[in-house]
Amino acid sequence: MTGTSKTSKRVLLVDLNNFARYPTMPIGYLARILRASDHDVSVFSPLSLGVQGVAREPRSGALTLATTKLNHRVAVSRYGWIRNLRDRIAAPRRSQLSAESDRVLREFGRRLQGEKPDVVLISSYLMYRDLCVAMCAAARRASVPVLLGGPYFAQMEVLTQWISIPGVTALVAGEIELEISRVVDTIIQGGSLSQFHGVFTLSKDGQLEGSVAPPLEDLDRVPFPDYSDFPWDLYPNRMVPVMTGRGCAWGACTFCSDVSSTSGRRFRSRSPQNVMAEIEHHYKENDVKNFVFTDLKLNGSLDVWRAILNGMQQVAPESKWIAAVHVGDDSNGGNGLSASELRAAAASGCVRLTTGLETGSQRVADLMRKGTAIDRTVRYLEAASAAGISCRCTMILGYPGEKAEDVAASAAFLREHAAHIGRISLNRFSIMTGTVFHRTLQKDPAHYPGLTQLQSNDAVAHVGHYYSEVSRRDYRKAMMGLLDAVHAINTRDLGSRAQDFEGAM
Ligand code: B12
Ligand code: SF4
Repeated sequence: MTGTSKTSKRVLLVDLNNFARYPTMPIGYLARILRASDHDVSVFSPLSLGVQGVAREPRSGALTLATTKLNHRVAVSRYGWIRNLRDRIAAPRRSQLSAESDRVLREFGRRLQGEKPDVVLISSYLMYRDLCVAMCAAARRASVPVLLGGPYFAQMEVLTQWISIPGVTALVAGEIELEISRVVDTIIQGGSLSQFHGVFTLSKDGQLEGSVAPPLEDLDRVPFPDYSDFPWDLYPNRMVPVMTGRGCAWGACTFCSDVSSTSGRRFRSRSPQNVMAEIEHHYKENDVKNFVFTDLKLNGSLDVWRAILNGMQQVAPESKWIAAVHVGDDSNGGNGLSASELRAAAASGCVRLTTGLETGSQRVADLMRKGTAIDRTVRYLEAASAAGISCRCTMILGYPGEKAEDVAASAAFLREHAAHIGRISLNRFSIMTGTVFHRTLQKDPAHYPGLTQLQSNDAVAHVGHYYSEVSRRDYRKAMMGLLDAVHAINTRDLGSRAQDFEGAM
């Protein structure tokens, strides 16, 4: 709490995004903007109690393969009650923040009593709903209004499930950071919030009022995030996230919930100058040499991509960075991923790139509208690894339409190109509310043959399902082969250059 006047309003910002490797971006933005307008801000990060969020991709050990195979069999069981039971058992294990919510809640209560904030702002992933409900109840008992926001409230079904949580004064669905000071002051004064796009309330008779704010256009107007409140000494190393643009320049993959999230709905880029100035700022102010670009596709704006390749070592000497890229086609000026550009990326400090491989079957990639050609991805992997960049690929198993031979093609792909792949993140296909896949399914349930047992849970933006193909003997056999191929890659050493980023992306 710095530089505030006696009359300034006290804002307690709660971070239920809590990721234990680097500070949380939306919290940093909100803190910076509120402080600039003389609000007295304090941040409650559960990590300050030692409580971490989701452990991300720990390195596979010798025993992991057997457990993974068993877990996978149970997760795709034909019996809904088995899948549900597994989910219930797995949920608290996935995140320390869920498992230790009592401790976090007690500390929140102490902060409420001690700091006596005029308003509480909570930023929450949907998975932390129970904790969020308990925090709102505590704030209500203390007569403190709560403004709730998070990365996945831009879908109406989802926000409708959260707005009615007792104690929530208003819910934010949109990138409203430039308005946040006025919104906060209006809440504290008990004024009407209907003037603000992106702020939802419930009227006395329970009617939903408000509208989802359109994507924020001029991103250069947003000041650089303030990460001074985070427990820096509890991170394994000093690393900051930087987002050079919001949304994805490809944006068409049917399964993708990043592009149905609040800030991902349409592609917009910051100017290269603004991005480079932020990198320099963190380098100097926060003494940071490790950067994670959290863009969905860092090569979305080639101007920004090339500015990083050419300028990173000038503004942040000896720094290292990682990012996600989309290996699209090379027409219209290329995708920034030629062999020479990948060498330039490595020279500028890039140690790791992640890309959506998703499948080794071109047919399934096309069903997903992935916009990638597998032979082009191979050339990318070869060139990136030759340049010394560790390549991480995400993959999806069980996409409706996928057959045993497609899974076998994925496994064969991994065996053939293992030398160029550092890590695989293999995810079971899941239907998220608001994705193209979900909207298509709503319009035409027959569009995806073999998909049954649909079970919507809008509060967590998830539709449970069963895909009958996965129970076929030949599919199961191919699936085990794929798990073997993934395991063989994920047990290897990452290589010293990328080591600092192990588990970060
Ligand atoms: C970078 C990123 C990560 C990073 C860092 C996450 C972190 N906690 O900091 C990494 C790679 C580690 C990660 C991991 C995971 N992530 Co993630 N991640 C993202 C990503 C790509 C960008 C997040 C971001 O920083 N956005 C930029 C900021 C500025 O946007 P924003 O968060 O929406 O915030 C804006 C507004 O929403 C609003 N806002 C937000 N909160 C609040 C609060 C208040 C009070 C107000 C007024 C406004 C406000 O203001 C902000 C500025 O406009 C998003 C997708 C996306 N495009 O958002 C997914 C996303 C947030 N992740 C998601 C998930 C599911 C996960 C994982 C659980 C995946 C997994 N199974 O491992 C893990 C869990 C991590 C954890 N909690 O420990 C989901 C969350 C959905 C949900 N259920 O809530 C998303 C939306 C992706 C998706 N569509 O599925 N993630
Ligand atoms: S390229 Fe990635 S971020 Fe973009 S739409 Fe596809 S999955 Fe989503």
